Amino acid sequence: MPTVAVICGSRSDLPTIKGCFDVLDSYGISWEASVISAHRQAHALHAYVAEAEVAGVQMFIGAAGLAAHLPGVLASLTTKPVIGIPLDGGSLGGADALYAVVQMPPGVPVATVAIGSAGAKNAAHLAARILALSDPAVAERVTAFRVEQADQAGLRIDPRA
Ligand code: RP5
Repeated sequence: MPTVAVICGSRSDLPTIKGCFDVLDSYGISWEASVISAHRQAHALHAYVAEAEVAGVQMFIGAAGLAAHLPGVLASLTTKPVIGIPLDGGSLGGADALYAVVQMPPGVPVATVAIGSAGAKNAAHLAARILALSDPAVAERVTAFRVEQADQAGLRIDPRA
């Protein structure tokens, strides 16, 4: 079983969350992805989380659109950290999913990232930062990424050149 389990609510979510997989790969973090709908496959979701916990998954990432209960249900089923990605599939532009994912009751936290593909990437960056607390190899890659990102962001324009 991999370190991170990524679950989304529909096959239609996969293109939006591809960046999450790419970023996890860039940190060398093992992951597996499943499509399990909290609404359409509630029992399968319960069974999957129970199996994943026993197998040693350290963190869950849940992604869903519309009335996005998937990340919250994950948080209700595990004591591991859960990161939630609200997706923008519906007529409310993802605000519906954002509210559903972020507004968890006290004691059942979901670390909620931005709507859509930016959030999908940040879910993986956040997972890396959490795992870096206890994994020196991931910590090294997180630091390296920060340095590389800063290098690429800067720009110096020399009018004499
Ligand atoms: C949610 O409903 C899924 O996460 C998806 O974002 C949305 C629409 O699902 P489909 O109708 O495309 O399967 O549960």
